[in-house]
Amino acid sequence: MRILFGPADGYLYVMMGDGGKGGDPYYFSQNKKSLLGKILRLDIDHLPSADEIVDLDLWGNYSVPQDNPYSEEKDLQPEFWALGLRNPWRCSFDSQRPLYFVCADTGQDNYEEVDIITKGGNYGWSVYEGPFPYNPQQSPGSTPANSINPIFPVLGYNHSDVNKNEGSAAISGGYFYRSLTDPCMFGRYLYADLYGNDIWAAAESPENSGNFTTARVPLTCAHDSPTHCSSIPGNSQPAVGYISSFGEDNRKDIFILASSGVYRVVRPSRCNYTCSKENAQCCNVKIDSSKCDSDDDVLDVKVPMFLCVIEVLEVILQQFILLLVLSLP
Ligand SMILES: [Ca+2]
Repeated sequence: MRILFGPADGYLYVMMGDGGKGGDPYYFSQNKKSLLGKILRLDIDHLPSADEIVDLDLWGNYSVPQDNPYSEEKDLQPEFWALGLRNPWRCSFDSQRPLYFVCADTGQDNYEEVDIITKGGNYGWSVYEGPFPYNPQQSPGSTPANSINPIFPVLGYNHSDVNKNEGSAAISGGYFYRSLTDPCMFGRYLYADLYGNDIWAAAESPENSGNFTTARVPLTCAHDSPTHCSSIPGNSQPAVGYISSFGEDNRKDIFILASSGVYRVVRPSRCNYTCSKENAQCCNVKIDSSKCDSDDDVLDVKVPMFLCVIEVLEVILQQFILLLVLSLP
């Protein structure tokens, strides 16, 4: 489960997995009464009384925004914002388009996906895995494919695309890169596979179309990284390990949370990459993103792209801090 506050409406968005066991055997994701496999939208600024919680059949201390898609519908729970998710693993709002809500949804057997989440949208699971029909074992409560109108992913990949030695794949959703630290990456949606050891950058063209082109972006560790990036002999890429999540700070810089540590995307020149925009006017003191948002090389994913990163926190340090905290009296 992950929670987020909507930057435009201030409501709390709660991402719920389908409750587990392979293939959603109880069909929670399409169940109109279960909160599992849904994205919920809650108002926690206006709290109900204890009586109202009982009367309205709420699950906790929140109220339901009146403009939730099913707030007036008896069949569906009023908390729903979207349904038919399997395991939304990292969702984010585009900081430049605060209504643009993107979720990566972890697949079951074959396909990992990225969805643009819209009000009331049904993302198909477990009738579909990505754009493909999924055939769960029949059980009471199954949803016929022709009874739903699924929204298919805007990005995705087959497990076989990343399945190397680990035997599986699991997507880790990220962010639209809106920092000017790497102006050549500006506007791209970054995401990763847990096992993949590298990251994809997807460019949307035209904007707001949901039409993405994606490419892998190899990682390189800057020579002046404050923490020495671990590496595999004979491989120029840092050995980041499992990439489980991303973060964004107030400057819109992007962090990568991996099993080997925490990394930050930095200026390309720190890895000796050339990004013609890095020294342009847009990247100096006065930030004017419009100058970085032209559609020449920003949206051209055919240009080989790289991510220059530094390691800012080693896992051994995280563990050390955790040990210290745990050993305090
Ligand atoms: Ca789906």
